[in-house]
Order: sequence, then structure tokens, then C-alpha cells
Amino acid sequence: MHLHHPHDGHGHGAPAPSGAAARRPDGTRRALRLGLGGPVGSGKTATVAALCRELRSELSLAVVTNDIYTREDAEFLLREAVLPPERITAVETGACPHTAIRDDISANLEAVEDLEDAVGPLDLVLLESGGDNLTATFSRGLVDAQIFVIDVAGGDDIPRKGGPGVTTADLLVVNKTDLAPYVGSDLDRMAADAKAQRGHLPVVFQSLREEAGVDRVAAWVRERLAAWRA
Ligand SMILES: Nc1nc2c(ncn2[C@@H]2O[C@H](COP(=O)(O)OP(=O)(O)O)[C@@H](O)[C@H]2O)c(=O)[nH]1
Ligand SMILES: [Mg+2]
Repeated sequence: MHLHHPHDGHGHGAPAPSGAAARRPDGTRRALRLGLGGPVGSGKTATVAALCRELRSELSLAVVTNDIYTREDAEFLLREAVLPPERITAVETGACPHTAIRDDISANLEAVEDLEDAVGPLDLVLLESGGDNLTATFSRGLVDAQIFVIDVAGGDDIPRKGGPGVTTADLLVVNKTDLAPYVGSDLDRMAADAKAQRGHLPVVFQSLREEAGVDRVAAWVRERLAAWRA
């Protein structure tokens, strides 16, 4: 099976336009929608939580989580109080997570629109996919840009294996760098493989166990938002 997709040519830094209209039915600009995908346990929810803590004082934020049968990720974010509860919503996909973020995005679109109706104009909505494999990517009709989160404990050959998440996501995050010495992952090799797969598309290595661990991803989000507003 051939899983390596060529770069889709939108990696020059400007946001690839989403298939969805940029304005809400009442004419106001809708929020920038960012998707976070990646394998189970790589740190998607932890990254969402860290981004909320980092950005909530400067932006109007909301989160949509996707789980197969539960609302666990949303419940974690609620327990951690990363945002007021009315800004966190869960979609129960009931099937493979990629179905709800790519094939039939209606439940997620409705969740985003309900959030915007309920809490007023939003700057940014973060959509977390249920954990899936290396092929799960978001529909461009649902998100304006996507972050793919892998981690060093999942094996340092993951960037080399490619797949559309690794090769085409607008940002690749390699998380849990603090664990590299314990699991024998070679970060230099991961960086070289990621570069070979992604060309000029950005890659961030991060550890959320470190102070300011999410800073570079937050800076990337701010850049996307600035480009979106422009
Ligand atoms: N050591 C370490 N653990 C992390 C890091 N980021 C997340 N985790 C832990 O990894 C586990 C899975 O994270 P989670 O965000 O739930 O993964 P998700 O399934 O991708 O949403 C949790 O126990 C997190 O606390 C990190 O940078 N370093
Ligand atoms: Mg999660």
C-alpha cells in the first residue's frame, strides 16, 4: 500500500483556505478553526489544554473534542478548567475518529456553530480528533489548518513512515521530547526524517513537561490567526 502523498503545495506559510465560508450567516467573521490530529496518547489533549492556558487571556477560545464512545477528553479539559465549561464541547463519533473529521463533518460543524451561537464571537476554535493512525487528516471544509501531534515514545521511525498527517499537516508537533533518553529515540534522526518528508513545512519538537513547553506552537497559532484576520 502506498501511503506517501506528495506535498499538496500549501506549505508556504499562508493559511490554505478552508472549504467553509469565512463568514457566519449573520455576516460576522467566524473563528479560525484549527484541527489537532495524531495517534492515541501522543499528547493532543495535553497540547489543547496548554494552548488554552497560554492563549485564553488574549483570545476568545473554544474547544471541540472527538471521542469514539465517551466524552473523556472534554471531561479532562473541564476538570482542568482550561476554559469555562460553556466553551468546551464533545462530539461522540461512534465510529473511527477520521469519519467525523473527514467524511461526514456535519456533527463537528454543528458543534462549532453551536459554540459560536452560545458564547458569542470567537477568535479560535480548537478541534481535537479522536486518536487515530497516521492517515487521519481533517477535511478542509471543517478546519482552516491542522496540527499533527506525534510523540517520541511512539517510535523514532514515525516521521520516516510518513502518511498524510506527517507529510501534509500545516504543523507537525513531535511531543514528549523529555522521554527521548528513556525510550532511546534519536531526535536528530526524527528531525532529519521529518524535514525529508515535509520540505519547508514547519516542525516543532516540544515537551509539555517543561516550563513554556507549548510556546512555539502558541506562536504558530498566533501567526495563523494574524494571517486569517488579514
Ligand atoms: N512525559 C510527557 N508526557 C506527556 C507529554 N504530553 C502529554 N503527556 C502525557 O501523555 C499522556 C497522553 O496525553 P493526551 O494528551 O491524553 O494524548 P491524546 O490521546 O493524544 O489526547 C498523558 O498522560 C499526558 O499527561 C509530554 O510532553 N511529556
Ligand atoms: Mg485526547
